[in-house]
Amino acid sequence: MDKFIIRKPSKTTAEKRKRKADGAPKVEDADSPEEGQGTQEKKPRPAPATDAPWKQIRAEGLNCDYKILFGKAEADRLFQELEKEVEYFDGQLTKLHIFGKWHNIPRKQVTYGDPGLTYTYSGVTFSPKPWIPVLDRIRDRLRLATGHTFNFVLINRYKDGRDHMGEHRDDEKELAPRSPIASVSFGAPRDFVFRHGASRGRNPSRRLGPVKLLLEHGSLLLMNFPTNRDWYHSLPTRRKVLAPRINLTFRKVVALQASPSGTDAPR
Ligand SMILES: O=C(O)CCC(=O)C(=O)O
Repeated sequence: MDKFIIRKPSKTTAEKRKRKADGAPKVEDADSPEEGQGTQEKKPRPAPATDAPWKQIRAEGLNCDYKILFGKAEADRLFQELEKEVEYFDGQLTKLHIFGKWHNIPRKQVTYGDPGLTYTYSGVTFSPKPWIPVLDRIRDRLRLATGHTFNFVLINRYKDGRDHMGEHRDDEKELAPRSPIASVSFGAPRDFVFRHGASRGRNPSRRLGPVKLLLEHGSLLLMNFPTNRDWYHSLPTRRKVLAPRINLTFRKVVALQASPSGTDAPR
């Protein structure tokens, strides 16, 4: 495994962004469902934000912040609620169009978000389902922790370590320029690998080593610009992992005109 830099958190990074979050609700408000959404269920007790420290993950062109966002009890509850409430795509939306062929996606996935947005990758255009209370609560917590408001989330469910995601960059044109992507994980911890774009392939022009992280239950990985311009990432197969995992990547998406299918790599 190659080295990477984890810096001690400084007052100028994530915590500062958190403080700068204009109008961010107090933590006690974060568990309130939004008006008009399912309020029948018993309201979960507000949970305090964990005070786990941020870790800065840095390499050339790689700028990420990582922390445990939800303590174990809350992460367990959220995982169960996601298992119960999230409805994954089926039919044609479970396939990818790569180099003229359709392939089954090696995991389940779905998108939720603001109405009218779309997101195209690997030849498939996804329209988001409307937000549900559990996603609203996670999104609110992210706003508190990062100061960013996200309008779209891609959810991936990996039934075990055979499910995976191939190497890719999140550089779709629908993403707001330079916006961060917040990746929240629940369930089985999984390895996550970054590889620099210029260090891939048979004749790489650079020799930067991969950066490998373990994404833990309840964790947040904030991928800041230019990470997704310069580095690819993947969730490799891990045969020894027997338990499921759910990952949510919250994004800032802008409305675009429809365009021809992309030709990016399989995931
Ligand atoms: O499951 C993960 O952690 C990877 C998700 C990912 O790479 C993506 O949504 O682009």
